[in-house]
Amino acid sequence: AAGEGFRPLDEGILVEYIRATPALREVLGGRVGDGELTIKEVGDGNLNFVYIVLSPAGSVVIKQALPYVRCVGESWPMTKERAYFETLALREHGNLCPDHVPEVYHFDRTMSLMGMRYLKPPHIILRKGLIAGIEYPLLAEHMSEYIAKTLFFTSLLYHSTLEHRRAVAEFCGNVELCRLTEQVIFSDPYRVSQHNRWTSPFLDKDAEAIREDDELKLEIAGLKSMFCERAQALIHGDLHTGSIMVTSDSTQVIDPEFAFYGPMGYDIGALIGNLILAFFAQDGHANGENNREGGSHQVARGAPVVVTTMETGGSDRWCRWLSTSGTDEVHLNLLVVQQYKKWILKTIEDTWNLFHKKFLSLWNEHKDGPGEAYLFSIYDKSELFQRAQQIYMKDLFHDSLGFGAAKMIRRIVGIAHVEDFESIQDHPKRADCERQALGFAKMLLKQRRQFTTINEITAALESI
Ligand code: ADP
Ligand code: SR1
Ligand code: MG
Ligand code: MG
Ligand code: MG
Repeated sequence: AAGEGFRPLDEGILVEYIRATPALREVLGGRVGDGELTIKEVGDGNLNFVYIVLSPAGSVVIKQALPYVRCVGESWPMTKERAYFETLALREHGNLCPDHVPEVYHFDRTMSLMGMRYLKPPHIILRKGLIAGIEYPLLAEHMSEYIAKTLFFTSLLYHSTLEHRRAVAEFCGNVELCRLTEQVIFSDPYRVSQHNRWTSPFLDKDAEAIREDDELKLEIAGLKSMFCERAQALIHGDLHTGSIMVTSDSTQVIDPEFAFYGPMGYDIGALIGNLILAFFAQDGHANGENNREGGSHQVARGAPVVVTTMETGGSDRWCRWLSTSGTDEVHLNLLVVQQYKKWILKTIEDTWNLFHKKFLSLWNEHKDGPGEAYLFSIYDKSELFQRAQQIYMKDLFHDSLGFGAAKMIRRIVGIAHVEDFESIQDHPKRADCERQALGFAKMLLKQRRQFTTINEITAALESI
């Protein structure tokens, strides 16, 4: 029970633990007797174990960190203190943005165990929704709100330096998780590593080219320094599309175990970079053979598509499929995929543009508040204040593009891949999608400072 030594959970231990823990008994409505609890381990992430617990009167999710990396095994030890930092971040970000962060009901540091709100069906992981071709009309609105609030209120634009340094010091304790990121995102993809993998043999040359690209290595060094040195705000630290659960009207951010005071662009880039990966994976889902049936996608979008003419798409592959495939369903699916790619691009644009607007409006609202980065007594002239804001947002845009590109590259040639591509069974086709994504990410990492608006990025994606 709570307070005793660390024990890895199994179903029996978890039942016993819940019965001995008042906060958990309470969320389960006290109905924790024999036969009243249903427990299912559902962890599909790389690191931890996650249990859904249902009683006749309530529900809870229990997440436990074991002292190693789950997807590798005990050969890669990893502090279970990550559960403590995840809880701290969930609570801090939850206070700042309660609409988009699940409540924490209970935390036990000895057991590295957290109890949090169960995000019930129809909530699903956003990445899975993107693979299924489902549009989320409120996603950009909600995620821009989450990143604007969590980043602004934990930065020196709002904090005093006293408060900031205290918080930075606390999160410096999450050093092992930061070091994992340093290795698997900023180092391993650029060198030979036992952990790296890619869709071989198709991408062998592409992976090698990354290891031999000096310009890329200089750029990634700059980003690695920024990641290690810039305590700009309390970032989530792993804000990919597998850390967001969604329905058509709810967006909830989970899994901030990598949280620390780092560069804001790392979170924004994670989100945008993973949306771009979803964009490049779409062509791999565009056939009549996998589980992406035309019918379900019409339902998902809420509007039936009527194919009246044979159109040709932007890519050779699409043209070829249209002319050789035999059924209307395949044609329909291809058109739907093109339409879905446009929605992803629109979501990328809206996410950045809404974030920009919300972040600046928070800054304007609090310009004479406690934040010590731009003291009102110095930046009181409105022209100067606006210039300061422009410079800040331009730098943040370029940081976000750089980190986004780095996050894309690691998902293609590093240790941890994404279901967007992994679910494409046809390996040559998967490799084609990955190669396009890799090419775009390399360009972005090297040329990001030439872009001034997010619409230039989406225009570049659309022209591929
Ligand atoms: P990891 O740190 O191992 O990546 P996650 O926190 O991402 O673990 O959780 C793994 C999976 O468990 C998620 O992909 C999701 O399916 C499920 N999950 C996690 N938290 C919740 C929650 N609060 N409600 C419902 N499902 C959840
Ligand atoms: C061993 S790398 C595992 C990855 O999964 C986590 O969610 C992070 O993204 C980490 O880089
Ligand atoms: Mg996760
Ligand atoms: Mg909430
Ligand atoms: Mg995690």
